[in-house]
Amino acid sequence: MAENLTTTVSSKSQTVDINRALPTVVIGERINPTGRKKLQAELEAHQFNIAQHDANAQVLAGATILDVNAGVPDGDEPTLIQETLRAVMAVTDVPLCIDTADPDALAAALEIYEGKALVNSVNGETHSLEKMLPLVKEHGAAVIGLCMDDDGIPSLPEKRLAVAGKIIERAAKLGIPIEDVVIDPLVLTVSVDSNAAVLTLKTTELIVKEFGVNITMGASNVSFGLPDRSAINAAFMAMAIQAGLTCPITNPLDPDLALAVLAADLVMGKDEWGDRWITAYRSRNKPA
Ligand code: THG
Repeated sequence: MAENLTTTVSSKSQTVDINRALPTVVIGERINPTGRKKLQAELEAHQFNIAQHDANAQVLAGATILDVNAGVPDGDEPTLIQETLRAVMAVTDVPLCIDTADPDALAAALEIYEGKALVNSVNGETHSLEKMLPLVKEHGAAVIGLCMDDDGIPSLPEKRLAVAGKIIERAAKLGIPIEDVVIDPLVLTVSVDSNAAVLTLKTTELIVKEFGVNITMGASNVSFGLPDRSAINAAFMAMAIQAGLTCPITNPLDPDLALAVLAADLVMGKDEWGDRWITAYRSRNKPA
């Protein structure tokens, strides 16, 4: 059993430690134009009111890192990610997760980011590793590694483990320490493959046992195409935290999900005396 590693990310004024013994770190997913027409239109017009509103709302709801994705079709992503990051940094002090697969956008983003960012993401493809990892090293950032490579997403947990190992090894060769690599075992949809979630949970357990690294995932992917998504997401979230998930990319504005994270932390011994559970209860039941 590998030791539990700590990943530290920061903004200009705040530091967040991610570790399996600490409360789960929620990475707010909402600053992402995928599937959000209004946000996409705003970003295309170089306007950032929705992004700034979403930043504040997610932090208020308990996110301690915010994912920022500025990928719009035919957009100038390097410019747009810089503008979006600046707009978000102007309204909140939490560390940010830079969500892009484009090396030019990543370089531009890291150029202006103040602090130690979390880069989302690299994968096991040669192109991704060669283009993105040197930027991560140059800026002293942390990085998410997706368990997929040139052959796609493996359907066996052992094969996803091997991709994680390859990413960790390539990072180490460049001088990026293993604790700065966060692995995403990848979540597919149970409505497409009924074993998809179990596969992710098994992969998570294997990676944690072998490497002790922190684990992220876009946990709401599990329920695409189904009704009552948030109940499914909440159940899966609790199970994934048990398996070793430490920093989900998710929607903290969904009360079912936010409660599932707090409840899982309480049950897993990550909330001494239930302080966080009680505090969240009081703030929900505060007289207006
Ligand atoms: N792993 C990593 N990064 C990721 C993902 C992952 N980044 C992107 C994504 N997956 C996680 N982020 C989102 C953002 C939005 C939604 C889902 C995942 C989403 N949006 C609504 C929709 O498409 O129906 C629309 C938003 C709304 O208006 O409510 O679901 O897996 N490393």
